[in-house]
Amino acid sequence: MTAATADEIARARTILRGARRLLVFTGAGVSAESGVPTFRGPGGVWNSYRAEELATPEAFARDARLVWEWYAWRRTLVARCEPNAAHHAIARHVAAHPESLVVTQNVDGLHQRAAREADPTRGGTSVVALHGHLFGVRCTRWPACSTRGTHVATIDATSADTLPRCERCGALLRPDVVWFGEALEATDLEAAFDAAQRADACLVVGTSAVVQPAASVAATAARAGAPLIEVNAEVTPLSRLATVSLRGRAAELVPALLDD
Ligand code: BJW
Repeated sequence: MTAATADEIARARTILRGARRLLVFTGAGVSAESGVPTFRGPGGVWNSYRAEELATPEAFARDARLVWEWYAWRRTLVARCEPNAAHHAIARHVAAHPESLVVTQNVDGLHQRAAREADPTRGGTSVVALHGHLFGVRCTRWPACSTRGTHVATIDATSADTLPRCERCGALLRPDVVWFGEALEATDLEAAFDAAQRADACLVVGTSAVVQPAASVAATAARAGAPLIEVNAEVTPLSRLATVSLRGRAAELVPALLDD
């Protein structure tokens, strides 16, 4: 990895600071320095499981206890994490540029927490969470059963009998996240692709850009003419579309790009 040079940072900074409608597209790498493991790459292991093994409806149908155990472990871990300097710099920038939007693949809620701090009035609405919410649940009979919401209580995944159940219909609850093979929320996709079409610039932070359709959000912005600035520890499939592709740590580079 060759670290970003001062010239590259200065060029990216000029582009980003001139953008009124900035689209910020992020993945697990933006939260890595908060202590949240990434999915892929070095250190990219969640308790020795890969997302492709447990983040599927088939895995939940086969062994709901195991999948809930994985999510319970992740919830405990993320509950101890705080937004880092990258989340805060992004939140401050978006608060100062209300036509900007954060589109994240992360389910950890750290962008939303930073956004609420930076702008209590707009708060979480400046963040579109394409893959759902780690501290959300919905009924497994959803949408036939409408139970869906925030759930922060401890999950007891010691047996199938102790898993959380729907208060309305008694069916199992499941994490309110998007698993492989499942459709993303239409309203979230529309907001993300609409912002991509209209963006003056797009800042992509900490994603391997291999999961679709999310990765296409940044590619769409680039194809619609927005200069794309990438911050990542490694080269990704988006690097070749980038106007400036910066190698390095998000918590160091993002404030250097966005802060006054
Ligand atoms: C740092 C750093 C630091 C580290 N600083 N950088 C087209 C082609 C091929 C396949 C498909 C396709 N279209 C759809 C598919 C199938 C599939 C897919 O994309 N598969 C690919 C893997 C091949 N997609 C789906 O199934 C999606 N659904 C769908 O398409 O439905 C269609 C449908 C339509 C209508 C009806 C029904 C169905 C759904 C995808 C859901 C993904 N879900 C997960 C789990 C979410 C819940 C949970 O968290 O438990 O989302 S998987 C996992 O990957 C998670 C992430 O959001 C997502 C992306 O990962 P991300 O964020 O990029 O993280 P990493 O770890 O991969 O990368 C981290 C990066 O950070 C690295 O690059 C590091 O270098 C960097 N980094 N430290 C800066 N400090």
